[in-house]
Amino acid sequence: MEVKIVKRLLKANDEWASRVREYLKEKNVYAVNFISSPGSGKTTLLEATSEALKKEFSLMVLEGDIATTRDADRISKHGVPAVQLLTEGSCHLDASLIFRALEANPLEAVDFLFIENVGNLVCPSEYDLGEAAKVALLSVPEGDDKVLKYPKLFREAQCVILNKIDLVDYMDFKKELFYEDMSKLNPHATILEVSCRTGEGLEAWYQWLKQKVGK
Ligand SMILES: Nc1nc2c(ncn2[C@@H]2O[C@H](COP(=O)(O)OP(=O)(O)O)[C@@H](O)[C@H]2O)c(=O)[nH]1
Ligand SMILES: [Mg+2]
Repeated sequence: MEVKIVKRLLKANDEWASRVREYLKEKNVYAVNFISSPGSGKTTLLEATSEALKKEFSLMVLEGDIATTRDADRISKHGVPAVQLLTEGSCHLDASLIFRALEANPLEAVDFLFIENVGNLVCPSEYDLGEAAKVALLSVPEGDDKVLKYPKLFREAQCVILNKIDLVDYMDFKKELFYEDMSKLNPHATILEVSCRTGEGLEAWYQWLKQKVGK
């Protein structure tokens, strides 16, 4: 009985995700769903990305959170339109919420839609938002063992960003273990070591995004 309910809910989400995907295709928008734990650096990465790409590309950001407009406020300061999606307790965004946000904020001539999911390594990976790519962030202080502990996210991500690489000398983070686990789980993912603090590795991240829209 319970399984039926879960299936029905996910089916409904998949239907909304298809509608989002069709809409984004029609408008020629490349959408990225950013997933990670709270504090690993999603908003900081989006702030840096906004600064780096806003002259060349038209950007829009959807910020998912349980409460507060803090993240959308941070993005807006960079002159990039940002919409805060409040889930009021739910631990993930779902595709109906994305569809409603896009209906209220039509995308005209937008190149990239960045969706920051609610900070969580588990639930968000269950919900297709109609994105073209999932990008997973892991930050060095979270530990080197997380890939196999949260396999669904790291298996599905097209790109995995290892953030806060500036802290690697201060933590017992064994990069070999992280790379070994990634190669077992998802050998085709692009893995980028970055520091949003020092800027290390960010150019490779911008290149990854640009080649997605043929630039
Ligand atoms: N040392 C260091 N701190 C970072 C880096 N990236 C983000 N932070 C800090 O990590 C904290 C959480 O970042 P935030 O972007 O809010 O994480 P989010 O919850 O995933 O959106 C903030 O204090 C950031 O300044 C980094 O590369 N290195
Ligand atoms: Mg954030």
